[in-house]
Amino acid sequence: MEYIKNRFYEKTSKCISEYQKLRKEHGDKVLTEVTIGQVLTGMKGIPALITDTSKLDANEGIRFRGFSIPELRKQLPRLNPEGEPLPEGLFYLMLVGEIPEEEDVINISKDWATRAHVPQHVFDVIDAMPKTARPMTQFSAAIVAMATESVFQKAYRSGIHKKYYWDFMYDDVMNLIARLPRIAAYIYRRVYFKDKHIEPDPRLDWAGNLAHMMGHDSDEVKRLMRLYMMIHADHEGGNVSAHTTHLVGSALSNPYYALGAGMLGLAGPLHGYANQDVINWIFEMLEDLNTNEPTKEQIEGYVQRTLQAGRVVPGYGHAVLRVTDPRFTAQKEFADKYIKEDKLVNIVNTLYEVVPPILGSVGKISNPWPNVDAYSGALLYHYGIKEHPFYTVLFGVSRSMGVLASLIMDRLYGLPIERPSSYPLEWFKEQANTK
Ligand code: CMX
Repeated sequence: MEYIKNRFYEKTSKCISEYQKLRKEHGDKVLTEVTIGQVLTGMKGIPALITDTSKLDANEGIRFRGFSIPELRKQLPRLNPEGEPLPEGLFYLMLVGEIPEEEDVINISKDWATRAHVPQHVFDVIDAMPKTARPMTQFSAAIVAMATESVFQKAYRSGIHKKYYWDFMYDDVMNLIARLPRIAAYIYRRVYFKDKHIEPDPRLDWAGNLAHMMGHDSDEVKRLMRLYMMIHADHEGGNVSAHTTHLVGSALSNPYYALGAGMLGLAGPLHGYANQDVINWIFEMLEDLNTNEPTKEQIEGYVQRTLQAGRVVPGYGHAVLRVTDPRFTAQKEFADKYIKEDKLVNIVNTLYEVVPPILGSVGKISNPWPNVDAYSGALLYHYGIKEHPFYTVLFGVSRSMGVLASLIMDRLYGLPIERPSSYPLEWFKEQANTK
């Protein structure tokens, strides 16, 4: 499918000269002031990164190349009119910058199917770990182990000119994304199904095949998996998984290293791990309250106790968003449409009524509204994917599409190594005291 690579180059290569012109002619232009507060609170709001694949608006949520999630759910190609769009279409959009034709999406599916072979030593690395190792530990180790396959690394060692880096990066990225469902499903079947593995079906689409290899072969799970893979794919460049992948890639580390590092960031409880923590926390609550159907008042009490214990309420709050996450809304709409009665989904819906006013009343919490993680676990659980310690791996498979599409662009632009400055606390104290 060489034409997709060619089309990407055709559409985006003009950005190389635009980037160079900006750098040369407008390098001195002041963008914004940086406050001590921004530095001390995680560099929030500092425009410090170039990311074309998506942009997050605090009051509207994510747009992928300008398209919102509701727009994409209508416009991206799907396998049947009732289904969800194929994530392959979103990848094409993020990479090329335009909505693909159905044929383009089918071709990416086929391309990924032909690239999906995972070398045996990667499975050996996974098998060498105890089954009790966290699924994200196994997943990141497998990704890094697969760096033996990096064509970018080999090309770099052979001395290729830097203007061709993106080309080798593209092949690595396509190979890597193609193989992640197999690796994820392997870990899932290893840990929870006594190593009874299921072979890929190359006729299936990328997300459908993941559901199939996990052993969840129904059309309903495949539909959910397509939605899940689409909405988790990207959240602009500053979040921990995207920024880490970009940062490690800036040292010209191969994409396997860069993504492996990004996945380790995703595994943190304030980021992607929150999606499994939501379910953990709900189960802890049910155990504490000794009921499967808690009342609104009981849930309120438990949320208050969580805050009093100095813990976060997982699935709520966001570093950038100041409204209900549209990824939460997309999942809620899916549940409202397809799920008639489910205790866990009901609890998640009640939490949506209960949590925001409580968090809002605390005073210091910038965003009391739910993020993507508040809903995803309940949907997976409803459809029989009950092994919540595994959920962040699914997040990681999806997130690879956005961060790796960006990595190809980083190399196309020829972005340099990233190297901001740091200062001792004393320096900031001095700055605070200068007029
Ligand atoms: N429950 C309790 N306290 C919360 C909270 C929540 N859901 N969200 C924020 N706070 C607290 C912070 O811990 C912080 O407390 P301190 O000042 O005592 O340190 C204070 O409110 C201010 O934080 P903030 O400016 O509102 O939020 P941050 O940008 O620092 O953090 C986030 C953002 C997402 C890490 C935070 O809201 C949080 O911990 N949420 C719960 C975990 C979660 O759902 N993470 C997933 C995010 C989405 C994703 O990446 O997948």
